[in-house]
Amino acid sequence: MSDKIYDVPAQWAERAYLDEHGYKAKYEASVRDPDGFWGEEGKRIDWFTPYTKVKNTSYAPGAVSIKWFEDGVTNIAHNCIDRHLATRGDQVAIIWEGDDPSQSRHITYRELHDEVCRFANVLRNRSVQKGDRVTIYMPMIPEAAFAMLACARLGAVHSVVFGGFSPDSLASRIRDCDSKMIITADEGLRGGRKVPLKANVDAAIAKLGDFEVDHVVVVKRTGGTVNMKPGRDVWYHEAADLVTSECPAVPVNAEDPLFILYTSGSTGSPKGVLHTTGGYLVYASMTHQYVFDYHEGDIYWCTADVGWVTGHSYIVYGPLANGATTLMFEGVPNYPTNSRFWEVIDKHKVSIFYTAPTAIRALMQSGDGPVTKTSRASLRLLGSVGEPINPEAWEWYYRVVGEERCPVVDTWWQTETGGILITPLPGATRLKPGSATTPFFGIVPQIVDAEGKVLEGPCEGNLVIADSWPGQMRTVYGDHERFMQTYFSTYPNKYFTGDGCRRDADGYYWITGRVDDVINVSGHRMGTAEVESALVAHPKVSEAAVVGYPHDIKGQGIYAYVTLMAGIEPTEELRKELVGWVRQEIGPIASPDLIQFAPGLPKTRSGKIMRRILRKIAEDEFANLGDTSTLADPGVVDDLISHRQNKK
Ligand code: 6R9
Repeated sequence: MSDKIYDVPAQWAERAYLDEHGYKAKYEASVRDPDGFWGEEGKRIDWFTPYTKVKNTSYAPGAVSIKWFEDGVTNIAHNCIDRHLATRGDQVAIIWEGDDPSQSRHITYRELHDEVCRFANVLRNRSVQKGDRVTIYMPMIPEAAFAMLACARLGAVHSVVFGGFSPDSLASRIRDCDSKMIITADEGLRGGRKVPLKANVDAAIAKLGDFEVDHVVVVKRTGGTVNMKPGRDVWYHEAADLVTSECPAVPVNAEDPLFILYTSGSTGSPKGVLHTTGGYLVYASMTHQYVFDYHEGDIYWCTADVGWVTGHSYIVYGPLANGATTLMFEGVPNYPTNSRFWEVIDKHKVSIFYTAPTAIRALMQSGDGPVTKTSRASLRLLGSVGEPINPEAWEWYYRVVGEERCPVVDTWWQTETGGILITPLPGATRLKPGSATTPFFGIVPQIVDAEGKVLEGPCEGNLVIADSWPGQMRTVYGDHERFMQTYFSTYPNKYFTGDGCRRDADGYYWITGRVDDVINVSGHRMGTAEVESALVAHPKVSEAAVVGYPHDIKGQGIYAYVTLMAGIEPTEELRKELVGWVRQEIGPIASPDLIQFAPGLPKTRSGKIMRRILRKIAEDEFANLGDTSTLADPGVVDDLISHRQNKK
């Protein structure tokens, strides 16, 4: 814990929407009278039919139900595009920066309107209707945003699958939400390397067996050779030539679904997190405005991929709802050089920059030079998201990148929360490096102990949220029971985040990381169970247990204990084969960093693997293994310790 405090700079106190006092007053109003507060705030978007009801939510055991603005009618694409045309039709909506530094595009709100309408017409001609699920498996090109907005325009529900996921992962996501339409590109381009997206889609469809995908719309990105199946596959540019750039925005109810996004949990397969329309957009728009202190004229850049929730809420929906100019980056932080982020900031005069701790730590390793050779004069605010930021990385970001003039907003939230829940507001909050600080409007965080007792004052425990907010997920797609079980059963009447948290004497929140079997690798969530089931699917593997361990750049690395089938030799080659296997089964982000072959795993007499012990060994905390007396065979622990793999 760092005990440094940074005051709000004088120029910020002047220009920001709120100062410290303003934040406190508004926060108190928001939790005292949620109906009154959100009833007013809901007006920040256009409604075709205004709502008369605001909050109708219950966390009651067995009957969790979350509805906001439930009788309002609106459309997200209308709010992100059409309503801006009269005042900012010629303003740039999206700046696209290619992987290759010589490529960029500027798309105005009027152009965005035409592109999205065309895309929607292409989908409509292939019978996509309100409520249908559309899978989007795309690189970071503007067409990814057009496709999302085209779905929203039609009231269709998109499920964006990160382009780094394997055909297997893609197939299970297509099947889970019963999606008949897939939008993809020939290939993606990242760091000069091609990603075979269309070939992956073909492989995914081949795995689906009887499940039929009716249409695959393919955007041309690299011009690489791909197979096109007649009748099923169509080039987007050819289909778009045949349609007009007019397409009415379909009126949808506030509680109609907007998107599904699959995310890893501690057990089972990834869950389809479902977000709906009205509350989500109000919350994304409001947080984008206040957290980033977004003002007219800002150039805003969030470096996430649209395959993650951060890309949904803070590249596409929040910024566009606010009429902002949002930058979309196809590439990676270290290509062609380690100066790329800062060069892009100078090239496009970026004023607000939002990235992940893992990127900051990686860039920090190459020293200040690649940063200080650029100007960054346009920058005024820095943001961080995805995992706890260690104070050293925070200080470097603040001092070297932001030259001590840009506040750093460390924003804590989750796929499930739809938008930022705990965060500084740049004009209002004194900053402590490593702390996400204080709750956003309407958010009631509590810290509970293992028994669910609410702790007061400075304390440490599990983080729960006591009441609903408009951006909250509504259900797990197709499985409301699992939704209630996962988030509302551990601590009845509260939303359980899965994160551990400390609150200090100033009431600041410090997220300490996941308390469940989810690991956070470079800001990407990974369920240990998913990696384990990929490993045991290999014919030579008998058993596997996966835990996280501290990793200098990634935050956490993946440590896999593997027991082989009888008679199989543990070789270096097999180790490589297993890493490759997991990459193929799930995707490169799930690659184990370390694999330890173990003749046996520590189990209780009832056969439960004691992960606590495996975690301690992976963390190098041998002295601190705790009680091992309940183990069926305490001897395995010594063997595990003596063969511990060295950290990379
Ligand atoms: C937005 C996003 C959610 C998990 C979350 C927590 C971790 C995110 C954080 C943070 C500490 C922050 N997390 N932001 N931890 N400080 N500022 O990342 O969503 O991919 O669902 O991950 O990420 O552990 O529970 P998601």
